[in-house]
Amino acid sequence: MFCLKVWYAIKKIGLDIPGRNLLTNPEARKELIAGGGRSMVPCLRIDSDGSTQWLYESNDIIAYLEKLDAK
Ligand SMILES: N[C@@H](CCC(=O)N[C@@H](CS)C(=O)NCC(=O)O)C(=O)O
Repeated sequence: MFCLKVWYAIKKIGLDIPGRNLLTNPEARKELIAGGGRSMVPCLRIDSDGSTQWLYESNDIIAYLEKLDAK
C-alpha cells in the first residue's frame, strides 16, 4: 500500500524512475539494507553530486518528488 502510493505519485508526476521489487530481487534487498540500513519499503535511492541518499517514508518520498516536479 505504501509502495503503491509512491508509485502512483511517480506516475502522476510523470517521472521515469526505475522500480525494484524486494520480493523478487534478493540483490536489491541486500543493496537496500547495506545502503539505507533498513529493509523497509518504499525507499527512494537518490544519487546526486557523487553521493547516495536513501529516503524512507512514503510521505517524505512523495514530498521530495513533488518538490522536484515544482522546479
Ligand atoms: N511509514 C512507512 C511504512 C512503510 C511500511 O510499513 N512498509 C512495509 C511494507 S508495506 C515494510 O517494508 N515492512 C518491512 C520492514 O519494515 O522491514 C511509510 O509510509 O513508508
